Parts: sequence; C-alpha cells; structure tokens
Amino acid sequence: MSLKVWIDGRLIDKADAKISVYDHGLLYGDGVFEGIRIYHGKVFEAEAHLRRLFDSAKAIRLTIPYTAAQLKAAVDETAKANHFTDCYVRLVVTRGSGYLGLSPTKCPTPAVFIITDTIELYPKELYEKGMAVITASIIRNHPNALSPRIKSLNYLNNILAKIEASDAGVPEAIMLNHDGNVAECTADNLFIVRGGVVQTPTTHDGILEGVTREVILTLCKRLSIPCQERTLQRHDLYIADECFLTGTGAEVVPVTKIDGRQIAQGEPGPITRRLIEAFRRYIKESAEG
Ligand code: PXG
Repeated sequence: MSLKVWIDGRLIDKADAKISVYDHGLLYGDGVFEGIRIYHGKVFEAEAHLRRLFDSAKAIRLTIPYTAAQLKAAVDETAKANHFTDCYVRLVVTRGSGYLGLSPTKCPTPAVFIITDTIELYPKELYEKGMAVITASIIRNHPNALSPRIKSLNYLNNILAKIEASDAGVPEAIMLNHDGNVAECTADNLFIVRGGVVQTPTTHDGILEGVTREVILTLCKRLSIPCQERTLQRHDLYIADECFLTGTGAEVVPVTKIDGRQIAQGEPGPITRRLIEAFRRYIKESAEG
C-alpha cells in the first residue's frame, strides 16, 4: 500500500502528492512548518507544536486556512490512513501558488500538507556512546533579519552549518549567534551541565524555542535538578561536565566531544542519562494520559 500524504483536506498517494512549481514555499522558502512525533498513537506535545506553527505564521503574515483543532485532526487522520502509531510528522504551510515575484499578495491560497513517515536522524549507537560535534563558522540568523524563533521553510543558514559538520566528519554542528554566543545546533537545541547545574541558551540568544527543550526544562524542575536559561560562550562548552542536544527528530542525544575537546570522561554523563530516562518515561506517560 502506498503512503498517503494529506494535501488540503485530501489523502493522496505519495507518488501523486505534488505542489506547484509556482508555490512560493519552493520559489522563496516562504512558509512555515512543524516537525512533530507521534508516540504510541498520540501526537506528542500537540498543543505546543500547533501554537508555534500559528505563532510562526503570524510573524510572517501568513493566515493558515484551518484551525488548530482541524490541523490536529488532519494529523491524526493522516497517521491513521498510513497505519502509523509511531512516526514523524511534517506539517507544512506554504504561501501558496502565485506569480514569479516576491509579493505574497499574489498568492491567494496557502498550501497545507502533512507527511507522516519514519525518521532516524542519528545512528542508534550515538545515544549510548555520545557524539562528536563542531562549532560552525556560519552563525545563526540575526533575530532582526529572520528570527530563529520562526520555524520557516528557509533553512539555508542551518544547512550551510550542517555541511560544515559533514566536512568535519561529525553528525551535527553548534551554531553561534551574531554576538558570538552559543545559539543552538542545526536542528536541535543545546544543553550543558556544569557543577550539577543544567544550562541552556535563553530564547533571546537566537534560538528556536524547541518543544523538546521545554519538556527537558519541565523534567529538570520535576526531578529537582538545578536548571538555568543563560547566555553561554563557546568556552562554556569546552569546560562543560556534560552536554546533550534535544529535538523532535533527535530526542535527547549526548555529546562527548566538541571541536576536538573531550567532554568530561568522554562518555554520556549521569545527569544526561537521567534526563534521557526521564524523557522516555514522559513520552510513555503522555501517551497514556
Ligand atoms: N532548533 C532548530 C533550528 C530546529 O530546527 C530544534 C531546535 C528543536 O526543536 P523541537 O521543537 O523539535 O524540540 C529544531 C527542530 C529534520 C527535523 O527534519 C528538524 C527539526 C525537528 C524534526 C526534524 O531535520 N528541527
């Protein structure tokens, strides 16, 4: 059976699921999206993802022609049609088809589509061993150019950093912001642990406000692990006791080397392991609750 893709209210075979070459999502990266997980048949943190989608759309003056409840129902419908109980969901809203000019006023109808599929961002053994990362020379977008808080269809900034990672033979790159402080990775937020305190850049350090990041902050509170949102410099990374990344695709992945510097003993640290466990439990509870 072929995979079905939801496009504007219709379930279409993957091979026939197509968007116009005149769509401004393709021509200009004009649109927004969400990457979401379904665990045990339930959309994980649905409310937070939908809120961010509508916030991103508002910021770029894009009116989504559905309500959050309608989109949630569409995500459920698509996963069900494909018999997925555990999958990755890509929910995309583009400016729609228009003319070969930038103006969105010529694009009367946004295009909305939902892909459900499997995803494995990093090899399994990295979750046990930890991974090596580099800091990229490409900085994160300046918040007054294109705010990293918008999950837009334009990922060139991050893609260029990802290529640097690939050139260096590592799976991911840390991006600094316009002030030279730590922002985030190309598709994950970053945390360090130092002296028993979990630390992550603030929302004003040029990051996407990750849904997984927010769950980890909640879990730290629940477990009474001291936790701070604060500006971090590259040096803070090098001298960290532990480091890990969070994201919808990656979940929680330990980092054990940064720019050739081994982090602590070169294996995932105790607080990282505790949070990975707590995150797994949280997924289970959310699906049951
Ligand atoms: N920063 C950036 C720039 C991201 O794109 C995150 C942080 C983590 O946010 P969440 O809300 O997922 O915890 C992201 C998320 C992909 C893919 O296809 C990318 C993301 C999520 C899922 C899949 O590479 N980015």
